[in-house]
Amino acid sequence: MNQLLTLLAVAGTAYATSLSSACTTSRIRESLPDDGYLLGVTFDRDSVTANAVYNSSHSGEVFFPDATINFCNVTFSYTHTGSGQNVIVGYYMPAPDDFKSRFLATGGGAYAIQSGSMSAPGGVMYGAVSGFTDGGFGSMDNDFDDVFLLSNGTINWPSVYMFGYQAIKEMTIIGKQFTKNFYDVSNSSKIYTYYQGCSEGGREGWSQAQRAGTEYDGLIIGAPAIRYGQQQANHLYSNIVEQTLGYYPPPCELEKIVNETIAACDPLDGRKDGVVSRSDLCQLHFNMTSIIGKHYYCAASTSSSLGLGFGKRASDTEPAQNGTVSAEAVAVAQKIVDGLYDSQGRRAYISYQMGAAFDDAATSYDSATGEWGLDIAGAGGEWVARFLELKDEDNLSSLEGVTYDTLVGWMKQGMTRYMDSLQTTIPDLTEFYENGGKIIHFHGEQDESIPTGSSVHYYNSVRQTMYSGQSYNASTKALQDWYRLFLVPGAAHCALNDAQPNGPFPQTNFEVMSLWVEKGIVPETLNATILQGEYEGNNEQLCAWPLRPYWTNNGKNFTCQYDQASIDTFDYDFDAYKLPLY
Ligand SMILES: *[C@@H]1O[C@H](CO)[C@@H](O)[C@H](O)[C@H]1NC(C)=O
Ligand SMILES: *[C@@H]1O[C@H](CO)[C@@H](O)[C@H](O)[C@H]1NC(C)=O
Ligand SMILES: *[C@@H]1O[C@H](CO)[C@@H](O)[C@H](O)[C@H]1NC(C)=O
Ligand SMILES: *[C@@H]1O[C@H](CO)[C@@H](O)[C@H](O)[C@H]1NC(C)=O
Ligand SMILES: *[C@@H]1O[C@H](CO)[C@@H](O)[C@H](O)[C@H]1NC(C)=O
Ligand SMILES: *[C@@H]1O[C@H](CO)[C@@H](O)[C@H](O)[C@H]1NC(C)=O
Ligand SMILES: *[C@@H]1O[C@H](CO)[C@@H](O)[C@H](O)[C@H]1NC(C)=O
Ligand SMILES: *[C@@H]1O[C@H](CO)[C@@H](O)[C@H](O)[C@H]1NC(C)=O
Ligand SMILES: *[C@@H]1O[C@H](CO)[C@@H](O)[C@H](O)[C@H]1NC(C)=O
Ligand SMILES: *[C@@H]1O[C@H](CO)[C@@H](O)[C@H](O)[C@H]1NC(C)=O
Ligand SMILES: *[C@@H]1O[C@H](CO)[C@@H](O)[C@H](O)[C@H]1NC(C)=O
Ligand SMILES: [Ca+2]
Repeated sequence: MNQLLTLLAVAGTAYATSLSSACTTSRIRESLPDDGYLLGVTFDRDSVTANAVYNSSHSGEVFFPDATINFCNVTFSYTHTGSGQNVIVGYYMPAPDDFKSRFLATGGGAYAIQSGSMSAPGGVMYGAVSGFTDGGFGSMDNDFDDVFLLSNGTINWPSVYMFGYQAIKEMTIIGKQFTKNFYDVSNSSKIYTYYQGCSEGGREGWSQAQRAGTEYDGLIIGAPAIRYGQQQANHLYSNIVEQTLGYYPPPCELEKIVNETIAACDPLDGRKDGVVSRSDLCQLHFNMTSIIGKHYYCAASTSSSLGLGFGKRASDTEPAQNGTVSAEAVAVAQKIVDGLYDSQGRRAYISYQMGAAFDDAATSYDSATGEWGLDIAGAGGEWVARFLELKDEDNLSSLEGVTYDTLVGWMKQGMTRYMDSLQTTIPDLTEFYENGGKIIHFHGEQDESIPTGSSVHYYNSVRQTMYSGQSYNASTKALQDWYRLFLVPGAAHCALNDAQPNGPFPQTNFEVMSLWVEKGIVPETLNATILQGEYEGNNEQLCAWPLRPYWTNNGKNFTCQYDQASIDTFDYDFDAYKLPLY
């Protein structure tokens, strides 16, 4: 900032530092990089929009603390030479006096590549320019799945690569130079560059680590939708279990199984707080067959499933459900938790941790027959119909004839077709590491949409690839210098978990990351806060994987312990594939 003031004084330029005088279309236009700054990119200088936004208040968010911010809201577009693709980018620019030489790239969720107004404030409040992109999908209101097919059977490949990794990378490269120009800082001065996103936004974060390693100093990656070919099809696994076992549990019965699992496994972590902080101990020590025969009751309701993004269903009316938990329901629950194996008993994928909600297994009620039946999970249905079968449809109409082997086939097909675009599991992060980059990767331990173990498995893939030949402890220690994974006790998919309200959430990740990158303060544990319930506001620390949280002294003393048996429950041999599954 001093540099800027000096420059202003010396040059006597007309650039005042107040937000209102800086936030003009003419200054934005002058601040755009030159055409060709990024090879093949031409800016549409007439497309620039800019408006100053004051006293924009944000509260109740899980990815950043409450704040009231001012910023210049900028959008402009550019084209890729030789293609008709028009890409719109958006940047929230802090007032010049508030700018702290930081840039934050943000991403989206489900098939959205951006969640601009929801994510961007999380950078502005820390003096960062926050950027987002429409991916070239036509407008900020369009998602990837809206443009993925040019027609039935024909893939719009440029949109796949834009969604896969290219659009965010371009938005960051353009945004950094634009930021320097806008604040009039020299080309040689450092702009600390970050990325933050969860779910699809988490996948986008990994896409940058894997393919834009020199652009970023710090990546904050939540519950990433990586291993895309497996992850998307996996949303159908619960339905296929129900169909194969011939039992469609009423939602209340599954909810009872979840509640009983939480009640039984809560104390295994040494602290009775309604939070299953050790789903691994739950898996090792709790047998769901003990729930058989327990009574459940749910009043008639109009329900809509919780959670962000994938798997969301339209609201439904449900009749009152009154019964006892059946052996069939527990068998369905256990098979879901076990994860997908092919008919030869080889593991093809993994599932949610015990205690997580069974969203993908939701059934629907047929009031004519009075029976519960198949309700195809939308995220999986759309994936197969649109992205594998290439039909302009939002869902599959049936699962007739679909077996575990069919699902494995879909996983292989998706992985192969999108290996170099959406799969996002390249485990060699050398470029990022050598550039000095840092990664905070977190995942709700009770995620009901993207298996927690998916993150653990990728962490291990990176560890083994980057430090091959080193022992488990040596490679873990080396990796933790720059890449740390934290499982969030009780947390759902990129969200709080109403069934475990006393669980913490790492809300201050940007602060923690900027301290790591800019001041070298290593997050030995990850700062988190209980954001609802009776302990709201309490601070908690999260253990860095592979250490696991454990409380002694009647729940009073917190430790991060090394527990081999627990670590082993997160170790998977995906022997249904001949290639390694990273
Ligand atoms: C923003 O809020 C501050 C403090 O409440 C107030 O003084 C100021 O006038 C507000 N600015 C605008 C543009 O509303
Ligand atoms: C930012 O600008 C865009 C484009 O003009 C507009 O659609 C959006 O509503 C603006 N956002 C805010 C917060 O002013
Ligand atoms: C694409 O296929 C769907 C059925 O899968 C059909 O409803 C739709 O009309 C087709 N669209 C075109 C443009 O042919
Ligand atoms: C800064 O870098 C950009 C892009 O390389 C270049 O166009 C511009 O002239 C440079 N500015 C200065 C002051 O050197
Ligand atoms: C499960 O527990 C929640 C409280 O977390 C409660 O509201 C709900 O009624 C319980 N469901 C069943 C089926 O017992
Ligand atoms: C749970 O107990 C049942 C009945 O004793 C047994 O058949 C089953 O294998 C056990 N399941 C697990 C996961 O240990
Ligand atoms: C649930 O069913 C049991 C046994 O049929 C019955 O005793 C009880 O009254 C029912 N509860 C409600 C709330 O309908
Ligand atoms: C997808 O279609 C199936 C079969 O018609 C239906 O059961 C399911 O509710 C649909 N899912 C969504 C999200 O529309
Ligand atoms: C690895 O480190 C943990 C925690 O420090 C320790 O308990 C364990 O014995 C070590 N394992 C080996 C093989 O050295
Ligand atoms: C840690 O979280 C607490 C709230 O739980 C917050 O007050 C504090 O500023 C955070 N520390 C850092 C370094 O982000
Ligand atoms: C618990 O922590 C307190 C404070 O650090 C310490 O004095 C006490 O010895 C610990 N108790 C146990 C049982 O570890
Ligand atoms: Ca607990």
